[in-house]
Amino acid sequence: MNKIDIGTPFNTQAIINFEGIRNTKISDLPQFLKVEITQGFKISFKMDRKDIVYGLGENVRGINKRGGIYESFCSDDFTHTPDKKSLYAAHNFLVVDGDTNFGLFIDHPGLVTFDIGYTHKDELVISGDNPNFSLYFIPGDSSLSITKKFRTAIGLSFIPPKWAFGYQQSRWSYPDAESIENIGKEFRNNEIPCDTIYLDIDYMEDFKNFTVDNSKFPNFKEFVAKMKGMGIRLIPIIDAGCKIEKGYPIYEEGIEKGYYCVDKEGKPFVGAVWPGKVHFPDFLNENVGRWFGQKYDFLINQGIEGFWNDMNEPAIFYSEAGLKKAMDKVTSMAGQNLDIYSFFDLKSTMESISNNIDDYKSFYHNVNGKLINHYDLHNLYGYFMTKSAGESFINNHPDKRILLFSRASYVGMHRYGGIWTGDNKSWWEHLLLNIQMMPSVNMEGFLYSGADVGGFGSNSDSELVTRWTQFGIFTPLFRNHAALGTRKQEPFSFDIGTTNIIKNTIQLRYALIPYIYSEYMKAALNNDMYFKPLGFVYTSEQSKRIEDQLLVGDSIMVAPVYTPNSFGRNVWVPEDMLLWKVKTYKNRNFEVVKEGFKYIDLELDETPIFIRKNKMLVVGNHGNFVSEIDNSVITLIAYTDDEASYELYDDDGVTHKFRNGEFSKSVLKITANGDNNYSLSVKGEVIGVKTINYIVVNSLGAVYEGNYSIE
Ligand code: MIG
Repeated sequence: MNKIDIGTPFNTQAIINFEGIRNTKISDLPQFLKVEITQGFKISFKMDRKDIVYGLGENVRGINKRGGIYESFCSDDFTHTPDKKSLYAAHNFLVVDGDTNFGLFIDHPGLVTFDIGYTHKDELVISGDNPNFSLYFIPGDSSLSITKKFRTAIGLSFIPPKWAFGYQQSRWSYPDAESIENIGKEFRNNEIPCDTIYLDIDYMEDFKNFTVDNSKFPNFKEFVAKMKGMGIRLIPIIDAGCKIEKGYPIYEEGIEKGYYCVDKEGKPFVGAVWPGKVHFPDFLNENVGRWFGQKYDFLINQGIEGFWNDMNEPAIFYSEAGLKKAMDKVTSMAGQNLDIYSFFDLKSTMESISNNIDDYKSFYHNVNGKLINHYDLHNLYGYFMTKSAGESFINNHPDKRILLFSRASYVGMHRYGGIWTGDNKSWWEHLLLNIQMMPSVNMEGFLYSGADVGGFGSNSDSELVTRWTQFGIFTPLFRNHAALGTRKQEPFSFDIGTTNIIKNTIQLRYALIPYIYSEYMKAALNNDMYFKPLGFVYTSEQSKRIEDQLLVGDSIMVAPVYTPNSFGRNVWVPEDMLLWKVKTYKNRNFEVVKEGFKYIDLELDETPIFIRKNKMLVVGNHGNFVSEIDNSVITLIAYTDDEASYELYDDDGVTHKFRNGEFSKSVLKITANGDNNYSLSVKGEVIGVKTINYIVVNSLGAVYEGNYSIE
């Protein structure tokens, strides 16, 4: 890997492992890359007709980013239509896959534009207006090997506690203790597993960070314990902006110590978000980071074990200056006869007061003594907020994994937390977008990720929530969340038939946790991806063009239904596979599907899982919540004629001891001994397991069942 420093780059701390990285010059780059440095920068590459461009993490459009234009500039935009250039993240790593294979990472915290065959269909042009950044050029012979090199350089992805692989329920908002408890009870009464319920902004007192509204939660600590007694953890939201209010300790302390971002006069910058006027903590300053990170302890000390950081692009509804300018203009238009242009000008004047570039250019960070304009560092804000929390957790609670994920992100943040993909909508198109985004965010290091299952904005319906849940069970962060004012979309909000299907689907998720957790941890520890596009593993032309199927871990492929009124879908089967259509995880109906395109019938209650050749799936059991699951008996489902093997990872799921090698990795191997007769060998310890049942299906569809006891 080559690193080229251009101008004076800001140290984003995205790359932390410099082994194997050579410092070079632009002139050392291969001829096919053209780099021009002027007032800004421009990097260009002429693409071949069939080149695929993978990467850019959280973005709209497909897995292959070709044909679009994207801007890395973390944005709070709640309408993720295909023409949007920026969502909440800035993920500047991409891979070109074709006759020439290489990866690029533009380590620059300001605006970067990726024009991928949009302006000129064969030209990839990456540009920015600030010529101070580091460029990483990553050669390699495949997209996967290039991605692994990049991932090695950016360091280990965030590892959540194991319970965070359970189902999570959210809504903006469950307003008080009683409503939360009722939701919890509905899960238990319906036997739908659930590990967490979210606290959205209304749990706070007037939207003030690190406060709890006593009128809604008369005894918060006791309530947290009570819910935990039911196996449900509460996950509060933390917003970036802090309310301006005399007497509010966060406000007073921050002012006294000079911990907030400042305007050009040096006064704390004022923006408006939920609570009205706020200041923004200057997370780029180490002292501020430490200070803010400590504050999470207010909630941790009351039993809280996980958080989600929101509005940290940062979202700004308006600034005082922006609002005044807009109001003046609007006032000047009053009483006029507005024609089409002036009318639209009037409308856009008010709309443009939110998340306005002029506002981002009007405040400053004190980066340990040096004043830097926010605009130039914009994409680091959510990252450093999350870093401040993550570092505090490690310092103050070294023995415990705490769940953390964020809305805004930049590469590097993946070490401290996961991401959710923000305010999607209850649209079928956004189920497909969820599928397509997952491998892309994995490339950037974000393994613990997921979308709002069922969709956040707009009203969902039972079929959409059902199909979305059938995909959501494979995402590490598996959370159903919906916006204020939208239709209810908890699993039991529709008819009883739907409740049952979703129950069985969520139970399947819990039964798959031995596999999902093992694959997640191996992906993290090996700098690998948990979700892969088919083209990362199968090299056929068809495989490379598939945009709606994914490999999940090493053993399976998924092909979710993402269109309404469907009773099946077309699937590209890249090699012979074993199809398991799951109604409940206890059913055992398997079908061998041959390589090629195939229409697969799928009833509303069926989740298809394709097991790869000579690989196996590990299936355990469900419980009401993760730590309640009894996996003393597990089942392996293998597809092979001769030998299938699997490396099963497990650890305590709660501490960081795995970092010191305290985990188990066992090798499970199924071998054919003559005619449809198979044996299992187990090397290494399998934590907590006493009996392993195994089911082997061969290419003729013959089924063999065996079992293995561990003394
Ligand atoms: O502008 O806290 O993306 O998940 O429910 C909305 C309220 C602010 C945006 C988050 C969403 C959350 C909502 N927040």
